[in-house]
Amino acid sequence: MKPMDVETFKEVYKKRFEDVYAIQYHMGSTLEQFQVLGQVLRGYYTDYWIENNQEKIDNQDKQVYYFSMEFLPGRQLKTYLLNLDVYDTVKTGLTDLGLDFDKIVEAEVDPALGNGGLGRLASCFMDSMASTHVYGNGCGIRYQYGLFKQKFIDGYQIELPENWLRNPNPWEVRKESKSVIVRFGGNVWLEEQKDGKLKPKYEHTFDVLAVPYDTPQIGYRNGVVNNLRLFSAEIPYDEESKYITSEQRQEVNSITEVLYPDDSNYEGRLLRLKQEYFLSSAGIQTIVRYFKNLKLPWTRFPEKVAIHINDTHPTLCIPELMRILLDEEDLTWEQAWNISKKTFSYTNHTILQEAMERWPVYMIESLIPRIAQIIYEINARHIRNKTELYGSELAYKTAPIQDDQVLMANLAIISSHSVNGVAKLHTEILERYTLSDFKTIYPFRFNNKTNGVTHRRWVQLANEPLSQLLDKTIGEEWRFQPKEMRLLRSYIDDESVLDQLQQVKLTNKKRFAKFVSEQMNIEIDPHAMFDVQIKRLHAYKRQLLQVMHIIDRYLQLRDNPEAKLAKRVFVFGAKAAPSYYYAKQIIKLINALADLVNNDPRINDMIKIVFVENYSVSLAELIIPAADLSEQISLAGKEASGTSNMKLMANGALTIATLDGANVEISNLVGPDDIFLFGMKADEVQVLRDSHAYNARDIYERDPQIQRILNSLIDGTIPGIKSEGIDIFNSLVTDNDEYFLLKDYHSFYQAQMKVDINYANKKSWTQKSLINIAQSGKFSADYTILRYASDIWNVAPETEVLQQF
Ligand code: 9GP
Repeated sequence: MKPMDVETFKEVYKKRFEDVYAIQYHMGSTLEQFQVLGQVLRGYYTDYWIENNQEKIDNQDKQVYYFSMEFLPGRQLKTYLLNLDVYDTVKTGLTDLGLDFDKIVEAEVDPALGNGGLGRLASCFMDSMASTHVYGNGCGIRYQYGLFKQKFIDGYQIELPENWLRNPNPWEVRKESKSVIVRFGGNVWLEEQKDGKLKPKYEHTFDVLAVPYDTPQIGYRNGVVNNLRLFSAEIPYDEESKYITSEQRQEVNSITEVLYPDDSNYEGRLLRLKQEYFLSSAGIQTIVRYFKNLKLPWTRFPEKVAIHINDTHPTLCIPELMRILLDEEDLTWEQAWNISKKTFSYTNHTILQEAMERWPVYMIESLIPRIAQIIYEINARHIRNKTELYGSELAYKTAPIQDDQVLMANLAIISSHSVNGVAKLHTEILERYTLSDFKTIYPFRFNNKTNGVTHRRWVQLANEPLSQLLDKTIGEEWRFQPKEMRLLRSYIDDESVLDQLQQVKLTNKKRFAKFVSEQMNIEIDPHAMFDVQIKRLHAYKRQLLQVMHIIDRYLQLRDNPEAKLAKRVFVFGAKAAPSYYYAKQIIKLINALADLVNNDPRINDMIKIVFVENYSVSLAELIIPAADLSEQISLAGKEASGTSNMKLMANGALTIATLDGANVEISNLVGPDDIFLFGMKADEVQVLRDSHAYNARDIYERDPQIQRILNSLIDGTIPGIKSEGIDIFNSLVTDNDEYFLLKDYHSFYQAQMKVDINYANKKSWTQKSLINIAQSGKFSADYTILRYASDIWNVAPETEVLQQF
């Protein structure tokens, strides 16, 4: 990398500041100071970016295109500094200039362009692709408004718009000249050409300009710069006069105005479908244009391009590529289909039925008529071919069109060469149950790719004290090779390392306690156990199970303040989809419980509840290093993987978990003594559900502990709640507790008691924490990406790079 010394940096920074703002740098606001730093850095990395782009074209390297409706990058500044290897230079330079580095970092907006795990995974993958020399391009949408800003008013979630683009974004580059037109609606018919071929003709279409904005994705100290391309919808210039009414203009703008605020429950909304086609068409057109510049025959397309579909949302990429190959490039159906199948791969991220996308055929027909025709053809050919081979029942069950709906997962599976789940258990469930019919037809198409997280963001940057301790103890190799964190294991009996590890945790807990005191006006004791559950609010994730546990402890302490229970701070971070009423009721319940518990002198501050508002990547970076206990308590079989479990583990939190998603793999890595497992296993849940024998009311009536907890929801014990208490009570007792909280409660409670006992022994707790950190390197997204690269995308980096890993 180019050298940058402190003095040169300071000079460049000062000069740039004056040029831009016409004042001296120390007179500027932190936002201005950040903006200038952004520009200085841009000046530093653009050479690499240009070089990299050129090299990829010259060498005709195979490119991966990762299509995702969500990216959740978090603040970029520190990542750029770290990966460009100028972190210390810039920090020292700014400090020398009398500026506050941390404040400047915080001045950057945290773009909420995703809902949760899915979008964050996409961003971890972008960082890992660049860092492992995989030439990957992200393709997404530049939503003008990110996920709503959450506020609590009287304990209720209120959603406010998140205008993340209010200030200029120093990292993005508008590439107007690379814009493409995306066509919606109108009429389409096939007209015979002179040569007898049929070509589609369009009339009255609604054309939208897709303008790309590129953001560099810089590899870790390796000179690689990849690209994240986000498209924005605009009115085509030469059509300005056509879109005269404000409704028409609004129709265009609305396409990329807001992120659809739900990560698991997609209703048939026209706007969402428009977004999906907009991304698919813009992205595919861009790829086709790139490939055509290579001047190679179409048969070589899959050699140069791999397109990955992140969840079903960008599945329309498939018929869009078919459309271009058939209609614009004159390939036959068979040629186009072969190319397409070799190019596409698809990741499934959920088995929740309500999250499986389906679109009414009539909607697709009226919005994108030519795409509808292509999907009909894919459907007809699938039924015809598979009926011959497997009989009509299987053919129809796996067809993309059923009951006048297009099933996006079916379309993605039959049209891709690879389908993967995101944790071993999840893939097993897909193969055995959810997608078993497909497994019969395509036995070799399925594979597992357990998720991963980037340790650069989640350890190196979020937890500097831990990183320094690791450097001192095991050397710096882990920064390049997170697996090497395993070396820490040999310090399990080293009193000094254990002491230092405790100090690291305490430092991070104090940092979070300060934030909580300043921002929320709640005083928490850094010596208490920090018990953390941070994820979207969803019934299957069972935040309510933790609430039951807190109520239980509260009632015990109220009766007997001397009860032998560990002092705990319960931390929650969670947004609920605006239309998800039940989840919002749980938010209100947690806030009401917090009001009660945090202010009840009878329990001697033995419990505090901290529900942070507007949970985000930046807040996660503050909370995760401070966590002692990681709550991963979803109903077994429901959480595809989870990734906060990996981040918390890497920061030394112990996990209390059901055997769900990647918890299974965490458990296998650390062993039974260093994780607290409880609850039914996935197959037990299945058996119980199938037996129809579950009777939640019966448990409630016979079990005094559970009865007491649940009664507190309806007898005025928690004064802040109104109808919420009754509704939640009914969901458990009257509506038979869909997520088996009552069934799992005792096992959960026992595990929590075991946690208390273990926490009392500081040394052994720290040893367990050390084992968790040491084993976490295996969950580096770098390794996950290398597995995608070699098994799915066929773009394994050069052997030297591979050897490093
Ligand atoms: O719910 C899954 C979560 O378990 C997983 O960690 C994440 C990344 O693979 O994807 C989530 N799925 C979705 O958000 C929607 O499919």
